[in-house]
Order: sequence, then structure tokens, then C-alpha cells
Amino acid sequence: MQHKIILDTDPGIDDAMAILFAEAHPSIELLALTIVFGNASVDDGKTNALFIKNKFNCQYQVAVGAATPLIRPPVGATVAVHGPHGLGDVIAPEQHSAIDYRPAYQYMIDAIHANPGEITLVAVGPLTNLALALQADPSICTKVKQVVIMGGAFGENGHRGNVTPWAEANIHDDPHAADIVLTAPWPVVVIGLDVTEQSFFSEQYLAQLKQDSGEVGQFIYDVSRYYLRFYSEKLGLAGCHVHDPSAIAYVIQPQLFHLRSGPIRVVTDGAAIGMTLQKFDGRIYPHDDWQDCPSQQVGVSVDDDSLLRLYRETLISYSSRS
Ligand SMILES: [Ca+2]
Repeated sequence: MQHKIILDTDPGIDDAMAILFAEAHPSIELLALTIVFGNASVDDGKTNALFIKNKFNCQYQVAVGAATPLIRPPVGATVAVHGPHGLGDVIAPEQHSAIDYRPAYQYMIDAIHANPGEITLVAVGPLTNLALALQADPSICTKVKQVVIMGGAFGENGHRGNVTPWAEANIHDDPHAADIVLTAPWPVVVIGLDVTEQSFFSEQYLAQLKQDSGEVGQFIYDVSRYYLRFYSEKLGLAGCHVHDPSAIAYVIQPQLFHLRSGPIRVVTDGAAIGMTLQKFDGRIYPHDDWQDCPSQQVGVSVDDDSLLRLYRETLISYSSRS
């Protein structure tokens, strides 16, 4: 059975890697990209989504969503990591293709009602569009199949924050939206830095991908140049972590991950703004702001060798078909 996916994204270099992974894998039907601010402005994100769609003849719809967070002042595009327009050294020309007329949150609501029990929402940017959808129509909670989120960091495997000592970028960009999404009564799996920083695309891996998987491998190699310079100069690493593609990998092969159950809250102000905290199931406390929230799942370990093999084999197979 195919997974019907709406990918909520702020494209984004690792977003591009995730979009093409979802497009390439035969078990996924990628219905739409819903665009949110984050790595780039929402306008640049839209252009990048259409650029990839046109370049690889993808069938997904594009719907544009939030340009700013719900409450906090905008942090601004992550130019140092993703370049001036989101795809590093690759500057997408203006695209004139049609987009869906609805705002992203309404597209999600309509698609979930039209396909009850079948839609997987995969969110790999700030969670603003998902929060707006929940506020406009809470009944989607019982109709969505599952929600898979790349974001957050819970201190597992030594991983805490990447934009502050305790916050991951997607959650830090809109912590109020994240707290709404993570405490809603729908089934959420969080694939955070705890697992995404356990998988690594080395320079050698990306060069091999370029060699073995045709145009798609070349494109991923080209957009990753800027990203790898950031990793090399700022983190001293010859390669990059596998952030957004890990959420797609979870949808395809959930058995690659071990999960831990418990309600999640997000810190929405102060020094730890954007920090994600999971209470373990089964404990009772005299003071507990988690107690009325549903248990959600957090990825705590990953079979990174198998994940890297899955990504590589998916793109090689795709390039031989297209
Ligand atoms: Ca992203």
C-alpha cells in the first residue's frame, strides 16, 4: 500500500534531499508540498518547490502557507546554512507554474477530509501551517493517518540544540506552533536531532551518489556544496547530517528507528525557547503541565547504515526509471 503524503517544507537544502527521496520511493505518493517560512522566505520556498517539480517532472501540488511565526518575532532565513535563497549555490529562476489556490493549512484540511485515515503529514519545517490547520479544524486529528515531524532535540545520543544550546531550528522558529502541534490529540512521531544527527552524508557518499544516480544525484550534489561548506567551516565536519530525509525514511521503513513514548511540551519563552521536553509515561507528579497531553513518540535511535543504504538505493533506482 502506498503512503499518501503531504510534505510541509521550507525548502531548504536538506528539504530538497527529502522531496526527491519521497518523489523517488515507490511506496510514497507525494500529493503536495505545503510551503512554510524557515530556511528561506516563503516566496523563495515556493520558487524552489516549483523548480524541483518542473526539473524532475514531479506530479505534486504546491500550496503556499505561513510567512511568519504565530507569536514570536521572526528569526529570519537561515542564509548561513542554506544560502541566500534556500538551495545554496543553486539559484532557482522565477517559476510561472500554477500553484494551488488555497493557503497551505486549508489544503491540508481539505485533503485530510477527502482521504480519511489515509494522509500522512510529514513536516520538515517550522510547524506554523500545521498549527493553523488545527486551529481552523480540530476534527482533522481523528482523520489523519499519522504526523511525522523532523524537529526538536531531547538530549538523546548527546544531541540537544543546533541553533541555541537547547533548541533545534524548526521548533525555535515557531515554538508556540510546535507546542500546539505536539500536544494535539493526533498520532505524532518526532524524528529530531537525537536521530538525524546520528546519520551522516559524507562528502564521499554524496560524490558516489552523483556518479551513480544520474541527474537527481547531480542535483543533490550541486545543492549540497553550500551546505557542506557550512558544515566544514562551522562544525569541522566533511559531510552533513541527514535531517529532513530521515523523516521520509521513517515513513518508508519505521523499523529503522526505536521510539520512546510520552507527552511532549515546548518551551515558548526565555533562554530555552524552542526546547522540546518529553515526560516519560507512567509517572505522577504534584505539578504537571504534561498530564493532559497525549503521549507521542520520539525517535531515540536509528540504524544509520540501513538508512544510508535505503536513500542511495532509492535514488539509483529512480534515476534508472526516469
Ligand atoms: Ca526543512
